[in-house]
Amino acid sequence: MVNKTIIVSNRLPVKIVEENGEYLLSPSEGGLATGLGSVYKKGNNIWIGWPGIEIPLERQQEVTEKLAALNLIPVFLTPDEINLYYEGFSNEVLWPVFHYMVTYAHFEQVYWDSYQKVNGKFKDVVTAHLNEGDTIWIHDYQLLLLSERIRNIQPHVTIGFFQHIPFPSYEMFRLIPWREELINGMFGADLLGFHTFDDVRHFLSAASRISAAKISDNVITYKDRQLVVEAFPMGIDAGKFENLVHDPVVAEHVISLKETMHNCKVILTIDRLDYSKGILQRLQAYELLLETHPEYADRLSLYMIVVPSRDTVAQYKELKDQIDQLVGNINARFRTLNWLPVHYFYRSFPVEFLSALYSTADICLVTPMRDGMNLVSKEYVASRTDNTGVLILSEMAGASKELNDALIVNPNNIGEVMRAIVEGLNMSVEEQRVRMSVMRGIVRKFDIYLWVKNFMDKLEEVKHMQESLLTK
Ligand code: GDG
Repeated sequence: MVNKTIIVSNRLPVKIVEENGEYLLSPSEGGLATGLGSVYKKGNNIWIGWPGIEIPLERQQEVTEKLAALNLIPVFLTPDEINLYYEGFSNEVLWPVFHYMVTYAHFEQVYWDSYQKVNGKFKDVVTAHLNEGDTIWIHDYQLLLLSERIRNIQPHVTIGFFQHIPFPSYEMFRLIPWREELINGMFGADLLGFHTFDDVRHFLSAASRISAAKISDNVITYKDRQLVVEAFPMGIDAGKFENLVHDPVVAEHVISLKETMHNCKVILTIDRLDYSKGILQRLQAYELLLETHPEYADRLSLYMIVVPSRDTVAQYKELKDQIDQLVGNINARFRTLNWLPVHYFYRSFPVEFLSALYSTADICLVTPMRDGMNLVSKEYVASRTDNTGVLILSEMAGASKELNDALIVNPNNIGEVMRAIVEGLNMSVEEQRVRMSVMRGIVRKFDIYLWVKNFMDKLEEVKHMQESLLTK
């Protein structure tokens, strides 16, 4: 039997929708799905996760078979589990605390109970598919307890864990009532990966204060076993975004976008609906620009895509209403018969259309309040094959550690964001080329394939280190 890699994440990299009683599969839009999509299909690897909707018991077999053809293994969740483990603990405890928005957090015991139970459910499915010699790669904050659960049954198994969102400072993390159990759960892995060195630092600091583990540099000794914590800044499939620019479908979209936008400069923003993405603050900066620089009226438009996400959670619904209102106000206040200041879409688009937007936009405005990495900023850079364009990037996004040649801003400073837009609009083509070519070099070199390789190589190295320590 050839060894395989088992990828595990909360969501499978497909969405299942029901149409006329039939279940149809379509690709997911999340950063993780986009990033690992082109990797897991290799060899006999499998991906285990929740299909994204409730599937009634009598139809689970049918769905399992459809997914099996794609090397995907479902973990079915009940409505209660979706509500308590996913919307509750994952999105109303971990997400807000890890993004420094603790006022959005609800520390409910029932959420925690369900989180533990569902991590156990994932453990059952993983161990049912696990053979000796397999490698498990667990992803993200919904499954912080899974490594330990699996290790309790299979003490020698190889487990990597990667967290896609920030790890907060100890002062934030300590607020969670179940902080110790969460840290111990993560200790079940052999290698813990984060996007940035700051996340690593925060994790090690929390681990040293909360647990009884011994920590030396980035090596943790816990229950006589050693694990390593390291930064692996995630990349994108840069080649794919470069090639898309030459796709005839993309070229057609570019032509029609240019017609629609007349002679306006285009500022592009693309995010999932989320309060961590700074969408409202960004709109405020744009409004301030229109207010204080009337000379730009008719000459520039904000093209804003907000992808629907978690809109059953109350805070997200509220955010959507606030965005709708602010966009409405800006357009009502500044629009003319022939000019719309904000082109706003609450939907997702095919990747060819995103590529056309990346190629057309004079500025890409990426201003999250907190973001583990932010792949949109890297996709914009990769799509700028002529090296023009300006990236404005929040210093709170992991990507800002690599893309130093962007105009880096503090997203809370509305005036600073506004001034960066003005600077971007007036930047000479020569300066754009210098900055963009450096960033393109980085995005191209440190792509998703190198990211996977670096993580897997390190995991193997950690296993060797553990074995050599055992034989000493
Ligand atoms: C999490 C972390 C971290 C967006 N709209 C459409 C669409 N997208 C794709 C983008 C991009 C992805 O979704 C979004 O990735 P981000 O990284 O920007 O954000 P999250 O979804 O919050 O991802 C984040 C990431 O995990 C990876 O570790 O960077 O910090 O929060 O790839 O292109 N794709 C399509 N249509 C759309 O309308 N097809």
